[in-house]
Amino acid sequence: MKKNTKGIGTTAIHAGKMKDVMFGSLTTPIYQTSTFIFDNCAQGGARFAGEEDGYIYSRIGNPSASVIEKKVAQLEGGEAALATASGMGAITSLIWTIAGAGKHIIADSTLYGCTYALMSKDLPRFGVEVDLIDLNDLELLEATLKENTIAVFIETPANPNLKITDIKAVSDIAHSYNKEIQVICDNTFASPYNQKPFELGVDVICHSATKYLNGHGDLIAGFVVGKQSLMNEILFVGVKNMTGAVLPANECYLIERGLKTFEVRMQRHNESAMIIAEYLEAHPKIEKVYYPGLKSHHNHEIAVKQMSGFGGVIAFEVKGGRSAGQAMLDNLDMIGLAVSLGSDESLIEHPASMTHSTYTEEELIEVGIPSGLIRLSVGLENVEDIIEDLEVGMSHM
Ligand code: LCS
Repeated sequence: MKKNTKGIGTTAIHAGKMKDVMFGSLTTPIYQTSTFIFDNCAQGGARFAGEEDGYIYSRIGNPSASVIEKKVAQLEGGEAALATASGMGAITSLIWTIAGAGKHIIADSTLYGCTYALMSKDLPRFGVEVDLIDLNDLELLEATLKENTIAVFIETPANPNLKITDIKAVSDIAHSYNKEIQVICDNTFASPYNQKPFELGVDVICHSATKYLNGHGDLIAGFVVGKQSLMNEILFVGVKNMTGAVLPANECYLIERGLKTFEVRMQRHNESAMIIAEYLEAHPKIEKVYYPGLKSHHNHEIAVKQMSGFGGVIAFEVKGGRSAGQAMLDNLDMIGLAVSLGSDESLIEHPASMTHSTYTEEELIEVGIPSGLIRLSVGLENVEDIIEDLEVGMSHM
């Protein structure tokens, strides 16, 4: 593949664009079709045999998906990408393709709640061995790697407490043990605007495109990015036979549209979140702020080394704990009390009872998710209005 030398904004707008030879449409038409007509049997047979390029059936490819797959592959600096029906669709299609009974996966113990449930409960039901460990403990990682380890899964910054893991250190250790191990990074929180995991040694990137890649809170989608050969395998095994997690054409169109403003949105998310993190840290009613851009963050130096910006999600604890925090959340005017993140609208939630209720109370404490933790996704509103709303909420504590 030719190296992409264009900037992020240009890539998000122009990469993968298809020329509409029929009418010259500026935007990509929405290919709302389940299947594709063959000229004759020989052509249909050749497409199924992989001897001729062209579309067959929308579960195994659609032009609306191809355009955004090329864009996201180029944004991440990967060979190819696969669009999926959700972030969980991306993770499960990938894992089901490479895992099997008797295989071993290592993942960090701080993960998005459903990824945690997949790793801790659901994969083991099918004979996949999973060790959930603190990947900041590199000696523990070395000690946990074994002959049947096929993947190491990192989520950084992690949901919901913005835990940072050293991507390069983890990749180097895993690959020096066995270069066949797939180091996987969930890059949802950082987005390719702020973090380029391939440059730090990972093999596969996954995304919940529900978040920053789409950016408008109006759909559910995911991506896997990596080597073309692996993407083919995930398409023909994970997606085609196992999850069927296909992204519909309308969603593809909305993501293409959302990506046009990817760079300017991310600039604003980064800037506003930094201002709000500093404001919260200085606030007398706030106990602790978790944001990788703050010097007080447990792994600020690693964040500075591997990220070019720190994203739009902040976690914090208020003085007075869980009940005070819930009083604040119940009394906001503008910020939406909702799960999800990375959209134009600011959203706030309580991980222990919502996104991370898949963890037991003991597990939450063990992995550093306090019961009073609040997660704020800073949107694109004017920063002073977001702060004013936080003040309104805090006045009820
Ligand atoms: N990975 C991360 C880091 C996530 O935050 C999420 C969803 C997923 C994967 C799964 O993506 P989905 O299937 O929802 O597109 N995170 C959510 C959250 O924090 N609130 O609601 C969903």
